[in-house]
Formats: sequence, C-alpha cells, structure tokens
Amino acid sequence: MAENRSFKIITIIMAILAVIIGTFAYLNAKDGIIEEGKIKLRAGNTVLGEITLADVKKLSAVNKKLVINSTSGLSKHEFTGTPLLEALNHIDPEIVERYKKVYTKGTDNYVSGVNMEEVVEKNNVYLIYADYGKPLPNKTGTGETMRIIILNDQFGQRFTNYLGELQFE
Ligand SMILES: Nc1nc2c(c(=O)[nH]1)N[C@H]1C(S)=C(S)[C@@H](COP(=O)(O)O)O[C@H]1N2
Ligand SMILES: [Mo]
Repeated sequence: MAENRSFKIITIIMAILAVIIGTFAYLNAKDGIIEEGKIKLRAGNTVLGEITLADVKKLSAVNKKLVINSTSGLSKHEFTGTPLLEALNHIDPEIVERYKKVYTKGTDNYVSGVNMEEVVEKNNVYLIYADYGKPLPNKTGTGETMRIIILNDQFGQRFTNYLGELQFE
C-alpha cells in the first residue's frame, strides 16, 4: 500500500516537471522564430515597431511589371506592393531620418540590405505582397508573406523574400 502511494507521488512530480520543461522549451523555440506576414523593425536590440500584411495592404498600392534575372533564369512578375518608404513612414517618420542602412532579413535567415538613400529614391525599393493579383505564398505554403524588390537592381539577389525583419543601422 505504502509503495503504491509513493509511486503515485513520483508520477505526479514527474508529470509536473515534464510540463515545466516543455513550457520552457516551447518559449525558447518561439523566441528564435521570425513570424511571417508580420515584419519586425529593430535597431540593435531595440524594437522600433511592427508592420503586418494587413497594415501594408492599407497603404497606397502600386503594380510593377518586371523580370527577375537570376542564376536559375528569368522569372516574370506583376507585383503589387507599396513603396518601402511609405511603410517606414507609417510606423515612424523618424526612422528614415535617423538610420543609414536597412538590413532585410528573411524567415529563412537570408539577409540582404539597402541604403536609406535607395529607400528614399522614387520608384526603386518596394514592399511587395502579391504577384499577378495573388498573395505571395510563404516557404511552407501555409500562409502569406512579403518581399522586397529593388527596381534599379539588374539582378534579383537583393530581392529578399519571406521578409520577417528589418534591421536599421
Ligand atoms: N529569403 C530569400 N530571399 C531571396 C533569396 C533567398 O534564398 N532567400 N534568394 C535571392 C536571389 S539570389 C534571387 S536571384 C532572387 C530570386 O527570386 P525568385 O525566386 O522570385 O525568382 O531572390 C532573392 N531573395
Ligand atoms: Mo540569385
């Protein structure tokens, strides 16, 4: 009888420990993941703000026809998006004044960048959310994503896909 009782107590303690360990493991994993359909703006460790796909769709929409030139060949697009400048100013007009560089980071950890001078230029850097009128699928095909395009670039290398984070310097 006494043996049965201590077995029960040990089982309960183990169950509680499992829940605690599981919770911490989940929180840790979640911390490192960049969510899609939402862009985090940061300068160093400071979070400057966040912009969601829904926010971006409310800004002025422009259509851009272009061909992306890459090692895998040419891909034709008819993108819809908004100037990155407009998205930044929507969050805080000070951002453009204060920083010189924008690092664009994808959820696949791809990192590229643009200079703030390029962002301020007319008809150059856009934040895109549709192609031929259809949402841009994320890498797993389970949701929608955004990407950066740079019209003055000859090649698509800096056109960061699956945009998750903008880091300012
Ligand atoms: N997140 C992410 N963006 C990326 C890349 C990548 O590997 N990951 N590759 C870049 C390169 S090298 C090119 S040429 C273009 C290709 O764009 P496409 O796949 O739409 O044709 O995306 C760019 N953006
Ligand atoms: Mo490329």
